[in-house]
Amino acid sequence: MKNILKSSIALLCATAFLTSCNNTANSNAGALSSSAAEKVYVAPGEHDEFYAFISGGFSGQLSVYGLPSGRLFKVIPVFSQDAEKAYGYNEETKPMLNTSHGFVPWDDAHHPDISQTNGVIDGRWVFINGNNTPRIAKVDLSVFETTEIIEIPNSAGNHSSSFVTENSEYVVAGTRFSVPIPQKDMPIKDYKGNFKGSLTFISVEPEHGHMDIKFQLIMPGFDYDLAHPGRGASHGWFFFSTYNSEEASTLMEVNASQNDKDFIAAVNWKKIEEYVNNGGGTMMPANYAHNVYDEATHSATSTMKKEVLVVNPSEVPGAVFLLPTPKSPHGCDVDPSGEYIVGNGKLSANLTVHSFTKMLSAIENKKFAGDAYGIPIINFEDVLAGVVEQPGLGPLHTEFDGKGNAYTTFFISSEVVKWKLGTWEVVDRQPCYYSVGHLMIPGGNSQKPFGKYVLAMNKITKDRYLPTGPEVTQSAQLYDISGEKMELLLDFPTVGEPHYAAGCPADLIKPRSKKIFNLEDNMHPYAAKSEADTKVVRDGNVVHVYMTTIRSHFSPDNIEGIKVGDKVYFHITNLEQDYDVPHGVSMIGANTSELLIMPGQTETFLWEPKQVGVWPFYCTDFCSALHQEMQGYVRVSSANSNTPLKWSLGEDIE
Ligand code: RUQ
Ligand code: CUA
Repeated sequence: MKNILKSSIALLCATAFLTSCNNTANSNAGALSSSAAEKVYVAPGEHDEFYAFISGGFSGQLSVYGLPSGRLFKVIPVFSQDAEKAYGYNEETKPMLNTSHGFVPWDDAHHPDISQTNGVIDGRWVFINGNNTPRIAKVDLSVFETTEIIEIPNSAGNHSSSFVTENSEYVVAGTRFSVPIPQKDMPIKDYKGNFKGSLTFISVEPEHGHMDIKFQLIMPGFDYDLAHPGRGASHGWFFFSTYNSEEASTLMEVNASQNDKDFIAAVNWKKIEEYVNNGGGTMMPANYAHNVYDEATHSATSTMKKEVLVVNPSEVPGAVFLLPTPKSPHGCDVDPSGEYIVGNGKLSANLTVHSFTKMLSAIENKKFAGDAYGIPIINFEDVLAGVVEQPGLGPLHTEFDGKGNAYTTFFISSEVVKWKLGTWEVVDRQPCYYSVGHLMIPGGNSQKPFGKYVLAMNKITKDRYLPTGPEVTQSAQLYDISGEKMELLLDFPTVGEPHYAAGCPADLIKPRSKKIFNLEDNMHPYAAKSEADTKVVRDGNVVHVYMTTIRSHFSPDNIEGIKVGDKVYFHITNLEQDYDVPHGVSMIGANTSELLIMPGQTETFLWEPKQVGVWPFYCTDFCSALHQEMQGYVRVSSANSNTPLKWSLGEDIE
């Protein structure tokens, strides 16, 4: 047994890729048929049919692609500073990256999920998790910007996140690493029984999407890996895969692989919601940041929250159950009907599918195999819907096409396998190049997947692209799944390491996409809404420059009377009211990025001049024929000089 275990672990850990021995249909691996090329060809000037929001992994960003073309449109900064857009560099967005650990300008982003209404994606927001310093972000799809980030207390390695329920009632955030709750100084060897895992339910206010932690469920000290919500009949439930039910803390590759089965935790969140709405749960001291960007002031604020409502499963009998699932399951995926819960056991030869209906009757009959820390464990046989026999090696994730088929990725055998729900038979398999992780069907996490394409995201590409030194790109591969057999259409490189992705019909998002910010609505405290309002104001050694941009000049463009040691805040308002006319600004020696200011917006950067002289600034975005003329000067005098403060445009300073 141990040897089998060891060899399967070795297999899992091997970075070597295999081209599956089952792979007979390899004829399209080299040259794609011309019909495949036609299927991904989006003529110049034409639009793609779908948006794909692909996680940027350790880049901490979310990238926006078109499908089927695979064209990259935008990288949306989320958890990481981005000099291109000044996110996390300008004064307005720095608070977005505030946490209880201070300013954290990076994270590891994994699983985007689109908001839903009545079980169908609605294209309003994308949520995405930061793994490392646990956070959930919300991206507003009218502006394609991160507008809210909430830190998750009592969590570590926020991985089973950020999945939304059918009406976006909740976004969940499950902890990957169990930790002492509350955190304290204690021996690591005392992990077992003392460390706990939190599952956090973040409510989403229906109109504006404002997030708030509703409650945290304090669970046994397992590792909570992935999750998906119930839907249809199982709406009101949430399912989380776990590994390390051994509660080991060292040499995890062996010690967390001892048990024949780990669990999928089934959580009746409706029941717990009712419990907390009736005053249940305990307020626990906590410290976490809640950062909100306000479109009216074009500025973010960060608030430190001081308590969180925690619930122990034993307080709410009948709310939490454990479904035994072989062996160290990774993905935990629910089919569009809500009946089937697929556990992708990384070390298991077979794919395990649980039945929601069977789970309910086992619960009703109180037939349990035992319990873990008071949480009832349902008999494996009593909850099992079926098994997909030997579909491949190292299953990770499953998506659904809404036509009764499921698609599972296999990391070790490097393939996507299509199988039928209910009969559990494998109907097709296609190789991935190579070592596929997640896959995505637009609308895949909903009642209505758009079963036209599946996108597989690969960890390793080796020989697939031109070499770029020791690090080569990760990639995505697009398959047509409209027929019985999958057809590989395209592969394209991705930003960072993609994990999950979320896809959405373009028509859901396009009509709502904002073109400009109205200048009249600009409530930024330092906005200058016309050139007449521009000025320079000194307050001790702090100087505020109220500046404007319009094609093709800054106002003012000459400033004198700045001194070495001053803190100069440049507040720039872009007066343009035309689509797609941002201006940029950059100042020599500024210890921050340029700004890129959208029409009607105000942004601020700080400059602390260290040397006397006359220093230029300029527009960084090629905005007009006279973009190169869009420049200005600041005269910096010594700290004790008497140079008067003056500013001007179009005249010489006297
Ligand atoms: S996890 S494959 Cu977050 Cu599977 Cu990426
Ligand atoms: Cu404004 Cu270039």
